[in-house]
Amino acid sequence: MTKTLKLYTNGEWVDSSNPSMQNILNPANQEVIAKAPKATKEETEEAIKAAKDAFESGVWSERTPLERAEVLLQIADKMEENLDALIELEVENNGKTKREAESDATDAANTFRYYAGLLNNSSGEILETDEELQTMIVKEPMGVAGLIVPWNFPLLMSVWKIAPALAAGNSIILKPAEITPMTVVKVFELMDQTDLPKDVAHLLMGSGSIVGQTITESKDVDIVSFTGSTEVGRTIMQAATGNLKKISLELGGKSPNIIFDDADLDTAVDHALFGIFMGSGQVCSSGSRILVQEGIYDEFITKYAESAKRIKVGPGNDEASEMGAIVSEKHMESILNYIQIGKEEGARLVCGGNRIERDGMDNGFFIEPTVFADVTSDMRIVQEEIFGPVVVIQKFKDEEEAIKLANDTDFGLAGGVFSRDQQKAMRVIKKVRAGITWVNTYHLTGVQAPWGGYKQSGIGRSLGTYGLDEYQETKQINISTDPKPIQWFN
Ligand code: TAP
Repeated sequence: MTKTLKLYTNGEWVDSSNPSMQNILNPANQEVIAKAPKATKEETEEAIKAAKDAFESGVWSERTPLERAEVLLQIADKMEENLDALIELEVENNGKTKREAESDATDAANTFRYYAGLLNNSSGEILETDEELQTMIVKEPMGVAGLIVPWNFPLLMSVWKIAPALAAGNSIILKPAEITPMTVVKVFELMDQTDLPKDVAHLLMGSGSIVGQTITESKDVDIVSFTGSTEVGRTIMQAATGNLKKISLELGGKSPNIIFDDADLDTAVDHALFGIFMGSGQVCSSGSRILVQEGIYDEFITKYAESAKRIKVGPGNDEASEMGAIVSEKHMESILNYIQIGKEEGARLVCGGNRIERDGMDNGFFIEPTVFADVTSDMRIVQEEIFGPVVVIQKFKDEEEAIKLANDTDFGLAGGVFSRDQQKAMRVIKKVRAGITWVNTYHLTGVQAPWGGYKQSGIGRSLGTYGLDEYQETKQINISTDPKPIQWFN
């Protein structure tokens, strides 16, 4: 039977007063797996008010770091006990493969553990600022955190926000993407079974233009942490001006992966495949532009295309599938449109380019791993984020040209360099204007490292200590060591 989801607010699962519901689909076969409510503006405002009241009551915001850490560890335990359910829901709702969902679910539980660990080690600073003055630097929660999440990593992106926001002592309102609420509903069910005070965390399904906009414009929300497209990021920035709330934006990318003549070719081909086709290319940090030095250009393309054609595309719940479905029909159409644009722009289609409607994929949204070569920087498929299994390959002569092409983009999220010459690799990676970079590998990172972009790829950083800082205010407390009149006047 189709599950009917509810909003979670003040510790209760409630229906929306809005009779309209969102069908939640499995993108591998278009089956309706659930119906989700669409919260109204009024319901969003009520949840924000409840979150604010919870914050002001101190029920969570004034708990000690150790007490908050204990609750985060309870959430991590619950997630680990329910890992299989989380994996299954993520596969079913997002279309990704089991292997990908397993990695996301494990990372999500570890994110709660990591922030619990940071709390267990939390400390402030004392500065000797003046002869008779000591200055303490303390961190405090901000208030109500609005967390707006995209559909490509529904579980992991939610947890990247929930864990540090709660660790810092904030109340939270989370809005998932309308089409992918399943795993975050499960996370809230699990949080409900812990000692987290009931009115601290609220989950509102609904559209970006109603729920998202209301959160962003609210004067009672103190920080909006948004992950999504650069286009919506711009809207968020404008809407946040009412109370000058802090914004943290994790946005799109068009990341370069630079392969030099002296790279280990098999390693470079393998990582450059993983770099774009993991998550069916629906990954913000995807290496969607491969820059290859002229000496190995043709050989690289031949090997790369052979490997891309061998990728087994299929439903995520089939253990044999290496690349899953595209999240929705609308997004699939947008990717296919970009493939058409690439052909019209004169790029050479090396392989792929089509929707797959065979071998049990007839009703799903599947696209072949697609490789374009001989592209130039003025093409739209080189400049715009396609966010699908489509990669463009461009030729360069030397180090200088590689850096120039790599940085010829409005984005600055990620980038990679492949070379056996470590000094050259370091020289080049330091010049790539991006926040997340790799040398002789791609995509691998840890919860300890700051995640975020330069230029139009965002503002601020998730994860690591930087991720906790995003949700904290910093206060100086100046204490006189010898209280007496200052005698500035008279
Ligand atoms: P968006 O269309 O930007 O949507 C992201 C979220 O914002 C959704 O929950 C959406 O709600 C909501 N939203 C839409 N309009 C809004 C508004 N006016 N005010 C407030 N919220 C609004 O992105 P997407 O298509 O879900 O995700 C793909 C994009 O995310 C790509 O560009 C990708 O690069 C980026 N991304 C970046 C990162 C990092 S870490 N940099 C990670 C993952 C994804 P509804 O869709 O429900 O209406």
